[in-house]
Amino acid sequence: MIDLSNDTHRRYNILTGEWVLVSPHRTKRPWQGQVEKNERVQRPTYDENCYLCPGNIRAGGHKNPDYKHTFVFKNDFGALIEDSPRDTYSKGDLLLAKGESGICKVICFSPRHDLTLPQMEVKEIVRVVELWTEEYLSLGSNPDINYVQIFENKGETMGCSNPHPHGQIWATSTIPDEPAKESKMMLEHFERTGNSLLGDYLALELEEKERVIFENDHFAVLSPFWAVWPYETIIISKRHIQHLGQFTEEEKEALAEAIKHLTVCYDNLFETSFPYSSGIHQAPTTGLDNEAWHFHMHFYPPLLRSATVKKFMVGFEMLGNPQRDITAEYSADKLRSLPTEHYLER
Ligand code: H2U
Ligand code: ZN
Repeated sequence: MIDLSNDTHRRYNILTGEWVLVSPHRTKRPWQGQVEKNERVQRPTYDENCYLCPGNIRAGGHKNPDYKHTFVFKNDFGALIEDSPRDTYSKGDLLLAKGESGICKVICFSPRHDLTLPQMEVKEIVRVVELWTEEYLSLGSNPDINYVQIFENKGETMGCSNPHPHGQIWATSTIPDEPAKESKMMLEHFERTGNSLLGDYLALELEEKERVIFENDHFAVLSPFWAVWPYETIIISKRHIQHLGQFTEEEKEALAEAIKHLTVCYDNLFETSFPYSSGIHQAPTTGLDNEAWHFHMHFYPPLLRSATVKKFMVGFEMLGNPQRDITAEYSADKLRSLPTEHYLER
């Protein structure tokens, strides 16, 4: 057997069928880059120039209400447009394009300009989960919408345009590639074994414990075995449920608690507002039976060694496949050992 903590190896991603190259011995090479001091900039609770703060005017002249908890609106610059023509353009088999329609929305997590998810209370995050649920169900009930992607881009490095706590929803007529790959893998496992792919995987992880960072009665947070990003994690529901619409009140609260716990660990890791792209993968809204689907949430953070040293997907990774130096086991251990109180509140 290979030694996962020492020998160079490839790990298989059971959700996508793709591989990642892991080179643990490379963590032993010396690091001579800078180690910088993190700035603790305090943002104001309200910013008159922020287009997401309550009462302010957005592009196109829309005025935000004086919202008290969460607020959702249709993206004024949506990448997808409703009722866009779905025709096909083709030149033989060589040039192919298909019209795509959809709906883009923006969700403010809080009226407070200065907060982020890890600084919010669990009961406030529960309201975000409730809004995600309403949006998933209402957008999904539109016969033109077959997939609802809920996500958050956090931090300037991730291309986020505004520090006000917010996320986005892109609902599309087509199932995008990432969930489509997962759909295929989950279905294949379900048909072969009668079990949920992520259910079986989670049972194994909870037994091995090595990659588990946090668990409560309904969710587990772990560094997936096949992680690509240095501190990549996945939140998996313990119950084999397909989507947010099936959550009990207790499960909503447990998910909020898991998100809070994880994002506090993230911020504490380098004592910075930790950037990431996170998103929920759940059943497509095709109206078909999606029994094989298993609810989960991915977190893809780019930071590697400090608040500024990022991982880049370059060279072999662009041309071959992704590679990482620190193992998923190392990342889990690191995240698990951090204080559970946010560094700004200590
Ligand atoms: P990001 O910072 O993650 O890009 O999200 C902000 C979104 O808010 C972005 O998609 C939208 C942008 O199109 N937006 C509005 O809908 N109205 C505005 O007045 C400014 C920005
Ligand atoms: Zn704001």
